[in-house]
Amino acid sequence: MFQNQLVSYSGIQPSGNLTIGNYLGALKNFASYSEKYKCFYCVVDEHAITVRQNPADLRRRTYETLALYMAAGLDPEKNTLYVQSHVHEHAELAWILNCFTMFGELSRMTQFKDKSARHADNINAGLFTYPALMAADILLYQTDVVPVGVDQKQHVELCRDIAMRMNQLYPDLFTVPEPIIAKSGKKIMSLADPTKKMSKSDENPNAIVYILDDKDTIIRKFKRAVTDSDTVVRYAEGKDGINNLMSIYSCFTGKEFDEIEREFDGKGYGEFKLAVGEACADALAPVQKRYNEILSDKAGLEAQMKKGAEEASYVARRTLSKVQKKLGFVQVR
Ligand code: AQP
Repeated sequence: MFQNQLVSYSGIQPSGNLTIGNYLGALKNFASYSEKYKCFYCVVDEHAITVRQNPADLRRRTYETLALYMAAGLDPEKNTLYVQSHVHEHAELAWILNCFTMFGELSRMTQFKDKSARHADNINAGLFTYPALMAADILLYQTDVVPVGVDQKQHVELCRDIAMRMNQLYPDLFTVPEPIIAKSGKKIMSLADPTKKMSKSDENPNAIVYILDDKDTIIRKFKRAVTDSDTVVRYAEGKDGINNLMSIYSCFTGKEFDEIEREFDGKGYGEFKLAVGEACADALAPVQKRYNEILSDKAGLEAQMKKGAEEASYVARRTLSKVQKKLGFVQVR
């Protein structure tokens, strides 16, 4: 579709303040695809409402997430940055894909199981069919690669199954996408319970380091991180807390695990935790500075939203119309 250029697509929900999990597993890597791929990065507000959102918070976080995309190095001249609800084709294609997605497939999704356990009073149909909307996001742009954290791999695999199923019925309908999972940072764990993923919607603020936390807060949170009764900084089975801190330190410093083990040989957890906190705060400081500048220009962000939506709609319209035609919908335009 883009003169032999491959397409990369990803999104983040404005469902809370973004965490270092979102940053290391996804956002930090997005900019590196801009040279090789035609990139679409979306603020997926329609996904966010599968869990109840306060409207004012959702609105504010939509601006903030777009500002963070740009602060993390995504140049709007090289990447299409937009908001999902501004491109109505996402919801339209999602309905069609729902009709080609099996109940059994959706029932097996771990995110659905986790979120329905966490929100037992609101197990809505949108939470269940979330992967069909995510497949629509991806397939609308005839995407080749989807950079995501490992928690989203299962959804991308379902998207591939849907695309292949539909291609069998209607040849050449969709490009079948591949997930790209970063080698390091693919699953950052909670600081309060390192057997659980760090999630922006976690109710315990000490479990999460936010991208926008100040240096003192970051250091305090790392100091309180749950570890084990051992004292040796070593990557090993059963040392979930230390393994997680080593992964975070490695992502922010570029150091390998054996190098980190040597660096903290003979030193205690206290010194290590402080170093992790400092490395994290130092790496995030320039992102935070750019973010504050970008966010203060609301008109600029809105202009960016409009431009991004126009670019995305142009591509999305073409794919949706191709799908509708192949399925037998009458075209009168
Ligand atoms: N802890 C994590 N480690 C590595 N990658 C992560 N991602 C999320 N958490 C981690 C990646 O961030 C991208 C955007 O995620 P999302 O906002 O679309 O939804 P999510 O995966 O459900 O993220 P959260 O933070 O857990 O949000 P809530 O709490 O709202 O459900 C994805 O690429 C994801 O893999």
